[in-house]
Amino acid sequence: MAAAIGIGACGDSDDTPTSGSASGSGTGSSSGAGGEGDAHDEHGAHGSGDKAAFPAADADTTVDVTMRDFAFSGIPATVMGEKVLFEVSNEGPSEHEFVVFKQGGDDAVSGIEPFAEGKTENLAVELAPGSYTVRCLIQLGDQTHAELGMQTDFTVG
Ligand SMILES: [Cu+2]
Repeated sequence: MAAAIGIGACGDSDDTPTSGSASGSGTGSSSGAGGEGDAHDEHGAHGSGDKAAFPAADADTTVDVTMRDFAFSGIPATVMGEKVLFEVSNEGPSEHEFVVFKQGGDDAVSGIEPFAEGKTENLAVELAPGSYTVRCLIQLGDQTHAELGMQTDFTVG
């Protein structure tokens, strides 16, 4: 559980829009960093909107994903980037999360924290070309849901 909570806070320091620059040095280097991320949150009905990298309408690709015990379905082997909108439905019966990793890495690129059966959450994420893995790392006994099957690789072209 703790690992899942962390993704929102520190997953992608690259494009954190505001928090760092406001209080700091004032050396004038902040111009490039701001702008993009924080202006478009008006659609944030889902609660995941606050980490959207872009408005849903700007997505290059929309991927409909279904999560259930214990598999992801709907993720194609190749996804057109870079702006990818995942629409993730949890068909349960358990809570699941949707966390994107660079393949071979343990640092989350982005993700959706655990949410309940019957809900749909969106994740808007900019993914550079490369290989990625989606995992659900909720713990069940001494295994994660990923180890039980909730782990899927895909490539961004
Ligand atoms: Cu899960």
